[in-house]
Amino acid sequence: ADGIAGAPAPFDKGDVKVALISFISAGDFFQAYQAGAEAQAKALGIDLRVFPGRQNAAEQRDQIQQAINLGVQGIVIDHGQPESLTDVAQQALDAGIKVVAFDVNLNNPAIPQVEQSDHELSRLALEQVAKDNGTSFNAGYVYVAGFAPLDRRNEVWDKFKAENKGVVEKARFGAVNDTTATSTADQAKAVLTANPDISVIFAPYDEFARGVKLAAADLGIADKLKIYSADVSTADIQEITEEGSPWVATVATNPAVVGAVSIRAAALKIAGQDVPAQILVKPALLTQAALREAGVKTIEELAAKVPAFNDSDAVTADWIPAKLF
Ligand code: SR1
Repeated sequence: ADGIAGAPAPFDKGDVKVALISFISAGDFFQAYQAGAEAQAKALGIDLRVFPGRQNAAEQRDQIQQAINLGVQGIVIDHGQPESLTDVAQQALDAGIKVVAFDVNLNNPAIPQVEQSDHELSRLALEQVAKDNGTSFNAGYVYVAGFAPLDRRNEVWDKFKAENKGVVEKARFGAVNDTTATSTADQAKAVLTANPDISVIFAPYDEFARGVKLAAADLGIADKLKIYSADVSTADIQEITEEGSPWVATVATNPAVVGAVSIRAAALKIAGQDVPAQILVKPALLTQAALREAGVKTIEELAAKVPAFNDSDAVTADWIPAKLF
């Protein structure tokens, strides 16, 4: 690819190879994240090699080794299991490759971490829960431990319960696999059947929320439940705003922006420029009422109404093309 005039080496000459190695590729969030990474890579003249994630830790390790052998200058590791990644990430660093992590804590000061301010995300969602439902209710909670963003969101849920003794977690469930929404729906059906007094579901991942909504529709109890989530996509906006939807709020970044930020962080590292250890992309609260009132139907319309949703000022430089979406 061509170089960028005025950019630092090696971007002035072009031909920079970066690998994006994901643990999960399925679902709206990860597809939009990848699209954003690809757009930012293209704008920087980066040859981006995308390795599809199949929730397979051994395959993700192998892909990092493949990327090292390909001679890439940068690797973005998107989610994954730290215990199976820390040594191969170190091998990449030892080979002179710059490594950036998104939503996986590799505990290595040489590896900056991108995240969506997960504590704030969870706090904003739970503030809305309390606003709508007070602080005495029976809840269902969708959580799978071991994913950094879900673990961070869980810390805030634990604090919320500790501070609000009237909030009773009646059931905890969830699955992360290649059919997360339908697996979660199956579990939610069992949980909601066994616990008809649950009125609030905290499902801080859009695939979880989609699964719970599906279960509520099948059981005919959508009018008795309120679902609060993380993430947003065009499909999510449609599900949230449709008549009678129990999905009443989500807190989200634009995942395409997070993908772009991850590539910018890798580019700055490759150019030898400073990158903070923790790179935060701030989320926004999106309620069903506000989305309906604004008449927003797609991510693009949302970005047009909320300019902050279209870009982030994290890890920018005057030589890095912005305004991608
Ligand atoms: C299984 S982890 C899923 C989460 O990763 C990203 O942080 C998204 O926000 C999603 O909720």
